Amino acid sequence: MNELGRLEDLPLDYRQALAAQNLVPLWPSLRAVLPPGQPRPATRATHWPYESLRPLLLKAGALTPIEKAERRVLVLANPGHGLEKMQASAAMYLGMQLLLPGEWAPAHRHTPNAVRMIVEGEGAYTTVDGQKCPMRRGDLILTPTGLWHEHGHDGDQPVVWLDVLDLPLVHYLEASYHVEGARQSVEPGQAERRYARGGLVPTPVFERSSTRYPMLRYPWADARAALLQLAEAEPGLEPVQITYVNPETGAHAQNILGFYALMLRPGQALRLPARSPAQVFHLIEGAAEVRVNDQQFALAEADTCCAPGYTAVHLANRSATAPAFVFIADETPLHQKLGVYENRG
Ligand code: 1HN
Repeated sequence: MNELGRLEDLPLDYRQALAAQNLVPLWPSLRAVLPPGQPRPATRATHWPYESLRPLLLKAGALTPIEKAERRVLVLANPGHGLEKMQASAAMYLGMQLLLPGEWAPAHRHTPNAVRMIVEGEGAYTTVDGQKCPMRRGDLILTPTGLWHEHGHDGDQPVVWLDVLDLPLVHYLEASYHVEGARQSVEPGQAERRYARGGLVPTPVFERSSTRYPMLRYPWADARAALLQLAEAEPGLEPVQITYVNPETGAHAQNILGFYALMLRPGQALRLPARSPAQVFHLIEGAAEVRVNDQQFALAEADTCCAPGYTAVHLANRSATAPAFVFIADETPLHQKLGVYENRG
């Protein structure tokens, strides 16, 4: 490929004249913004073991009262982007949040979309758009853009969850902001029961209350049962995966990030194709191995790791007797909407 001229090849006075007029020559930077063949992601395959993160998160509970934190979170930052950027990939933010018994994280709403994947503890709840959502291990709870949300805890043990947000993207778009609010009044809601049977959508005869987010809580008990039933229906070694969707439209549950649960059968190994979106893997249950290029992570329960896009990922169940359940978040809806989605096999 043709070597392009460098910035240093240009006379200093010319470079200064350009800068003085807010002008930049393209050719010295052209290969950096359009590398040959495939992107060079800053996102690095990174593993955050829960066992070593947990004591530091609990210590944050002792060091910083909730009133001084609003949200008590340790961010899972990708070193490839620089820790201060607080991003796991180009579009994904990850954080582990701690709420102690009796604490309350006040209501606000913001433009980035969030989801919570509950990691441990009983008795906490989040109220989203007036719907009180109990938080139990493995549940996925949506906090879509613009909806009021607050967290409370009536139990007696610490509760921890994984937050996944599209904050890096929305911030990059200069569209990220929040608004503080008053405590929400709770309205009764049974969304997860209304949509409990696939293919059957409740159809009010007289009036349809249209909401863009008909289901906010996806209980793990339902997702786990669905995976086990799928595995039984496909007795071979077909991979078993579900997508968290909007039950009214069948589209991804949120606009920007995609969410999935994958079951690895006992002893199963799987190669996920090289696709353009970056991915996050969080182990809900079992023991798994994740290999990305020359890096290999042994995931224990509640561990989280990420992989850049355009890279095949090898997953394996480390147990020969028990299934492993993996929660996956990725940038697929975003890439598809932008028309940059690729599957390179
Ligand atoms: C947020 O609102 C929450 O509501 C958690 O629990 C993490 C990270 C960045 C921006 C907003 C929450 C967040 C956040």
